[in-house]
Amino acid sequence: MRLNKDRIKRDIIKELQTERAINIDEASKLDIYYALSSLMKNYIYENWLKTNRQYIRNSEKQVYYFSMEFLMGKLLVSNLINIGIKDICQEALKELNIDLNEIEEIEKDQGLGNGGLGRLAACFMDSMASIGVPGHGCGIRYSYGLFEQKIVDGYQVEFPDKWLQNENPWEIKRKEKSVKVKFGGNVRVIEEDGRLKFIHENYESVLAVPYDTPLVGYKNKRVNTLRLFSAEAMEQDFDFSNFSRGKYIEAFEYKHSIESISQVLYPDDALEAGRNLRLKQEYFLVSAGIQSIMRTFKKLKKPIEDFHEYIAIHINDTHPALAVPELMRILMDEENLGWDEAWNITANTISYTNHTIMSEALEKWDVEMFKSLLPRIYMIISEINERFCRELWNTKYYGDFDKISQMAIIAHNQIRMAHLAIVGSYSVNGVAKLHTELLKKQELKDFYDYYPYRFNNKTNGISHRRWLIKSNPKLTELINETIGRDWINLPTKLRKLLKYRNDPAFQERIYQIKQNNKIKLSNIIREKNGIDVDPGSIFDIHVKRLHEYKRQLLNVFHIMYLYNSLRENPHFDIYPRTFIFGGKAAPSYNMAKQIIKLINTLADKVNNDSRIKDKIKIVFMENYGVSLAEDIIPAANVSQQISTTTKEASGTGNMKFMMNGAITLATLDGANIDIKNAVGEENIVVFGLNEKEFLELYRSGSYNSMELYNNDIRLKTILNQLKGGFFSVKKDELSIIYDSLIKHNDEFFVLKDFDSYVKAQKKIENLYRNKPKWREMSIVNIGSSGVFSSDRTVYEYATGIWKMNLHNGYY
Ligand code: NBG
Repeated sequence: MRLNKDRIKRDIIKELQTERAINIDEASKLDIYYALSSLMKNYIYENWLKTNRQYIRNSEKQVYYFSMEFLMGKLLVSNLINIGIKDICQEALKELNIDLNEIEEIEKDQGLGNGGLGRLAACFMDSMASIGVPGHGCGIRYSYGLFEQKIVDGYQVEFPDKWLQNENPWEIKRKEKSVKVKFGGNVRVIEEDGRLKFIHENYESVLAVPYDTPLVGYKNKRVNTLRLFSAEAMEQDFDFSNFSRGKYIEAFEYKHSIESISQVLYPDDALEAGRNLRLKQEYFLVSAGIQSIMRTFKKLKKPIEDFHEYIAIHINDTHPALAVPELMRILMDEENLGWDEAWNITANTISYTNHTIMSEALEKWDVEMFKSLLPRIYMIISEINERFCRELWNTKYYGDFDKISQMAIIAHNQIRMAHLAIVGSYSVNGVAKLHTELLKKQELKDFYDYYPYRFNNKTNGISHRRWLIKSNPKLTELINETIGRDWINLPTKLRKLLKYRNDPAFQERIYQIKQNNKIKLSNIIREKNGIDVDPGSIFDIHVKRLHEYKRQLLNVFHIMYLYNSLRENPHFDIYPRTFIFGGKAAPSYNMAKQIIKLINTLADKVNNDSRIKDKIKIVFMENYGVSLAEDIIPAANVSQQISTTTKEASGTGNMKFMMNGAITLATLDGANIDIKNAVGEENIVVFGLNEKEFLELYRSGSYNSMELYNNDIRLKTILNQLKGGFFSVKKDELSIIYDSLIKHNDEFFVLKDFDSYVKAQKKIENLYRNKPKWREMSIVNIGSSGVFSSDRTVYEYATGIWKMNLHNGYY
């Protein structure tokens, strides 16, 4: 289909009339949004069909990315970009007096994820379609995504995210492709033809109804599929029988309890949820997903023994690790394979990514609860465990009970999901070099010793289409003008920009673009927060989930130090700064919520203190998510990536910021290290303990935060301010922060790194004053960011893990 401006104008008008029964001059923004998305669907569907047909015809290997989270954000504009019609569409709309940005505002973010892990899945979807990997997402269609955060009196308050309140135009419900997922009941074992058969009976069935969303590749006519399942009660269980027995209310209660499975996303980022409903969700996802893959596989008419030649299943963290026993169940109980054959297929189909070494996030399930919810799956896990332990005993660890119980999948009445994922897959990867090394050396050392070839690293990446082309159109234009457009298909070509690092004219344009983005963000801040910020100040930004290891507190303490210094000495010399925060705290994470309160309390005090003459402004932007990030990141001068070293597996925000020309203020943690290696030491500001120093101090147990408190007057003042009446909050309200740092010895080394952080911040300031230097650094960051495109990451997964032949010449 050929599209041009006039055709688009005509089609929009027609679409409004025929589908929405309204004329363009009366149409609301919502009408226009639906009309526009519906027009695009014509184009997308044609290629979607073709892509699917081609996949089947050529029997191409397919990869299914299983994830409990997909943080897709808005789809309208990113689809326009990938189809390649954003510009003409924008012009067409303009001629109809419509602003595309305003239409985009109407769309609700698809926020079915918490943070980095969910957004990574979304970036991977974009990259798979764009570099030509036959890959699909498999997840849950939560009726409510991550909660909406409001700040009331400085506190976080959670509201439901009603993202489906208006119809979602991108999805197609495919009721006819629903599958049944079974919970509870018991398993009867019988012998038939000399073989044991496992009959699952008295179970409760839940219908998993797929909703498919097209994933549009960048100008390549390829369209993959994101399949999200929604839980529905089986009609025969729900209405007829119960209605006829007069159990009207009970019937609805039953329906409600079934639907609760796909009702709401667990809001815990890097924390374990550990609830019965969560386990239900996890099994619901893998069972529905694998059954639906089985159907597709059957269309190929290939022998089941070759399943893994055609299908790869990747599990995003351990949440979908039940894919291992579920695939075993289907192969044995439904396809009638024996254990060894089924195991060979399973362990050659599944691969696993680990996303954290934080023990709080390691999933474990209580055996009793598990058994009663998933009796057949439990039997299979037990068998996997027994065989694995026996193998350990017979091969490497004869007589070593301790080692075997440390490595077992089931021990101390718990099922360890990470162990299950490792034993049942052929590849285990970390998400940045340091993280993978830590897995090998520490967290998963036993498994690395046993399966050294399984372990590999795949450094995370981000979609440069969303995080540069979409979110920073002016910078994109300048790049295209300067080095051409090759970099869009091969982002490492951004390196060509390095030639211009010292070119004053280019530097000036980079500066102007940043300035404009800062002005835009200032307007948003004025509108949302009612705070005037100066676009001439340094925009110093810390946005990510609230977590102690991410150390928002360290940032706050530095601000308190600056503020105290200014109050003491009005001539204390600082370059004006705007500190911008954003991020949600898990609703059950008290400490994180107190940190939000502290930031807001400090903001009130500082922003309204005329003595400091607007040298510092603090803004907490509520409800941080994908769309807000797209406004914030292009406006950043400084990117705060200051986690306690070893704790942040990778980080992906860090990559987004550098790609938009911000300078990273970093600890040597996660992918910050890779960023440092890419830009060179002079183009990043690093501080704090490194991995080795941290681990030594941590292991020796000799760290004593009280000493720092006693010896550093800056820290003493700040910490006392948390306890005393300095802030107008309820008495003792902020003392839990004080206690965690002093009484509980500062687990995340905030005080330990404080001095080094203050110096690094001073260095940032001096660099910023040196305009040509700062602009050069900014250009080097943009020019070096290509390797952090998720196109590179996905290419490495596809060739290194999924063993796919990519025949489109990428790389
Ligand atoms: C997060 C890590 C981040 C990492 C993302 C994506 C979890 C469990 N892990 O550092 O904390 O960037 O995963 O890999 O959410």
